[in-house]
Amino acid sequence: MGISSVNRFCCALLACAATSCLGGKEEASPLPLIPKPLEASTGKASFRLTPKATIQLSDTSAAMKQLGQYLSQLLAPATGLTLPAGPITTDSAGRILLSVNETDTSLGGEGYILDINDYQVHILAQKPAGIFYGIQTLRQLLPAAIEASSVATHTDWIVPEVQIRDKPEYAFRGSMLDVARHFFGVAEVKRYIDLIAAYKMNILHLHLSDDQGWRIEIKSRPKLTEVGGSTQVGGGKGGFYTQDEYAEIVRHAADRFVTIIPEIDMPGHTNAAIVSYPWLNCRDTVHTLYTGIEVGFSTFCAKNDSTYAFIQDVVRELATLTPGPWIHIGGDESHVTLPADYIDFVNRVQPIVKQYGKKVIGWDEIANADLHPNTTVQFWADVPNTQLAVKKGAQVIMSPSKKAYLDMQYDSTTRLGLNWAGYIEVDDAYNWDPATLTEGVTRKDILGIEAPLWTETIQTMDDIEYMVFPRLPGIAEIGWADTKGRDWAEYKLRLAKHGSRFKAMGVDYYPSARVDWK
Ligand code: TNX
Repeated sequence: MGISSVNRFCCALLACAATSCLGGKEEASPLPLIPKPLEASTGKASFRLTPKATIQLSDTSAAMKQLGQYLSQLLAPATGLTLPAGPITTDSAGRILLSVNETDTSLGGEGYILDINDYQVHILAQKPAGIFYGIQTLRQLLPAAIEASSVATHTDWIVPEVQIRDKPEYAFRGSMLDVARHFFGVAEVKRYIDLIAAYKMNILHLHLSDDQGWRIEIKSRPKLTEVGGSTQVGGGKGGFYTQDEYAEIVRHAADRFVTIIPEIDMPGHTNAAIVSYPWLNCRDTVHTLYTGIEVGFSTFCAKNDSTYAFIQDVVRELATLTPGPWIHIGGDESHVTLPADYIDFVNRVQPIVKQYGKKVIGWDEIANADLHPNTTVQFWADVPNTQLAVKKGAQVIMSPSKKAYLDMQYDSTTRLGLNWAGYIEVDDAYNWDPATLTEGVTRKDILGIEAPLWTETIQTMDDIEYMVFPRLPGIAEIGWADTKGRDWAEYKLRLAKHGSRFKAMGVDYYPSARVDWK
């Protein structure tokens, strides 16, 4: 299908959504897919998943076997079926066929084709990642009850006839979870990964250290977790990931094509590290654990070589745990670091990260340092910093706090969250375009988007879900979908249908009045 037919398809859907179509007999509505696929057309037939269905794999590489198992396990709880996944057989009717074709590069490493007719479901991609995203689309075409954690009764597992060609706009589509202000355990982080991957996000940035806590075991510096990991905001017991636990998170993420980006925030936001090793601060006096929510009062000593020997140890161990290309060095709100010291510090930390084979990401303040060619700058608040980063040739990740901060309250009645960047309702989080938001920052400068969840006020998984849903699917769509096809009036119809999915998933979402939930 060419682009013009896509446009026709989109317009037809819009027109149908507004009125009643199909000869006035049936109320048509857009395919309830988030993010919206690049091209889609529908037919009149449908595919029924029956107990005889199989999952067939075009090759039995480890990656494809893992995808077959993943799909089988995804469908099992609600359907009660355990579909076998294995090589292609002649018994092809009613199957779900997953096939990779390395030579077809037209949809890139994350794109896929999903072809559903009354005979079979076929997901085709150049790479396993594309198959994974095709599976997420198939999942959203099934009845919402597919998300139930136990066998759903009276449900016909039917999907409509569709032909979808899809690929992402941005390579980097992420969320950040702050596990430093309040600690969240392995099971909670895994659930978070599952939720963001369902909306085709591929990055989880973990904010692993801050004034209130240090959350990752560093074997050469054990006090970081013994002391620095022992509390959190409000004075709870805090916690940390052992390196084995962290590796388990990284593996869980990799199986869902999510890259983990570990952040060690420095030179500011470092009280927990400084209490563990007081010489990290220039004033080697007594420091105490901090359980409040102020920012900007702590700093590493940028002048001492011992500070960089420490960072060397941390980065070396972290790099070993990190298959992805990036380590995030923070760099925000270092209000008590002298500006010249701050620049020296960032200049000295970048080569350490490079030495261990990783690339640096830092919050927009790091634009004031001499940026290495591979350093990426994360826009959160300061436009001039971000413009400076672009002038220096850096790629940018867009996390505008006024749009993409998931810890901002929806409105003045929200029981959780902060509001320093404003209130962000579900339409505000959706209605922005990374490529036109900031003067001087254009499409070519942007690696992608990220929606951070800071957790000063967030204590439980339910709290996380309430702030993240329903805003995150919209931000995921900004990262994935073609900007030209995005429109709130149409999007909100699709989002409305996800309310029942959130419920089936047990996601405690905020039922915004701006959406007519189905
Ligand atoms: C600013 S965003 C911060 C965080 C806070 C957040 C609260 C950024 C780089 N720094 O330290 O948690 O505001 O919204």
